[in-house]
Formats: sequence, structure tokens, C-alpha cells
Amino acid sequence: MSLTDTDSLIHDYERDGVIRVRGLFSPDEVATLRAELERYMREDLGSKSADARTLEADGKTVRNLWRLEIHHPAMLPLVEKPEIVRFVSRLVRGEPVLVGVETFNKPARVGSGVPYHQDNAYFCQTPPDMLTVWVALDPVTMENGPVYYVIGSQKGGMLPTKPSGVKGNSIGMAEPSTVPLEKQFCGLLEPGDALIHQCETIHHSAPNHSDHSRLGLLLVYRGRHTHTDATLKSAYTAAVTATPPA
Ligand SMILES: O=C(O)CCC(=O)C(=O)O
Repeated sequence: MSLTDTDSLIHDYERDGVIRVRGLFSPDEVATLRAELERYMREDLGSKSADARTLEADGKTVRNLWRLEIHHPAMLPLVEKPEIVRFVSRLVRGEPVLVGVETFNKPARVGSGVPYHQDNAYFCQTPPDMLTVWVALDPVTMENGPVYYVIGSQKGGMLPTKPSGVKGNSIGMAEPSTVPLEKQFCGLLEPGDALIHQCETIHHSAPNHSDHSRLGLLLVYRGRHTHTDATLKSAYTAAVTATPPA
């Protein structure tokens, strides 16, 4: 489904906590975004603070870029498309505020997995009118570590968390979901397609043992009316202090 059928997408988002939007970015836009991210990693990243990125276990390959909205604001016009902002305003039930632009690179062969989690354990917002637009810049296949979602899990609210010890994903769920993988929503995508998930939808992804990288660009929006929940924030602070991103 593309962004033309918005009522149906909103219905599915509210029911399932995740939707797939085909062709959100054109092939030309994908090529521009990829080239700019590659240039940023090659030329700029070395001069940024260590928490601008997380590396894979090999100590050199980038796992994530963080806070691009601060470290590379020139990218913002490339990602803040008016039709996306208009659509997101309906999903977050208010004025959208872009609070994070980041990547999950999942590089070929060394890309690590992401444990079961709910994003609001990181975002700590109430009400949970917050979401991620996960844009594929590579094909996402069964082999290179697609994101899997537990359908409808946002309706259960926040579940107990525990520190995960994973760099870049410091807080996970105390108990992983028991829903079998084949019943979960598997985020297979072509470049330019996107997933949009609500911040309390349970999700995770496996390591990438394939020869093909799986670069995702993430746009995180909240409604201007949300505010920080102190209990969620103290659990997150403890986890990220135990396992900093860099
Ligand atoms: O890209 C991935 O593998 C995980 C993404 C994720 O955890 C997220 O979008 O919150």
C-alpha cells in the first residue's frame, strides 16, 4: 500500500501497531540518501562525539548512526517530506515533532541482532503517541535480518523490561514474546518502502549472516502533546548507564 490509501493504513496501524508503506521514497531519493549517509560516515563521523554511533563487535563497522538531526541537520530536508509529516500527524494524534533520525545499518556478515523490545522503554513518553518510520535503503529479505513485529502488541501497553547488555539497544523485555515467528509481521521491503510502528509494538531482528547489507533509515516522531514518564525514564537511565551506546 502506498500513502494514497491513508484511511486504510490508519485503520491497520491502529489495529496491528505496524504498517508497511510501499514506495515512500523514490529510487532517486533512496540513491541520494544512501550517498549522503556514506559520505557522512566516511568524512564527518570521525570528528563527532563517540555517542554519534555504535560499532559492531569488530570495532570498526558502523551498527547505528544516532542523532543525525543534530550531527547532520543538512539531511533533514531530504527526509522531512510534507506528505509524511501530514500522515504522521494523524497517527500521533497531534502536531508531529521529529525527535530522532538514526540508522540501523545491519552490515553484511557482521550485522548484529536487536533483542525483543518496545521503543517506549527508550522514548519514555506518555501518552504513547510516538512512532518510527523505518525506511529501507537496501532490499530487506529473509536472509539479511528483517524486523519482526508482534501484531497488535501495542494494545497491551508497556511490559516489564530488563537491561539487555547490547550496545545500541541497552533495554529489552524481561520476557521475550512467545508468539511464534511465523505468526509475527515480517518487515520484508524493497528500497524506498517503509514500515511505521507505534512505540509500544514489540519487535526484534536477527543478525545478518548474509553477504548483503540491510541499511534502514529511521525517523522518530512524537506528538507535541506527549511528555516524559518518570518511571520509564529511570529504568532506561539505569540500562543505558550499564551499557552505553559507544
Ligand atoms: O532495524 C532493526 O533491526 C531494529 C529496528 C528497531 O529496533 C526499531 O526500529 O526500533
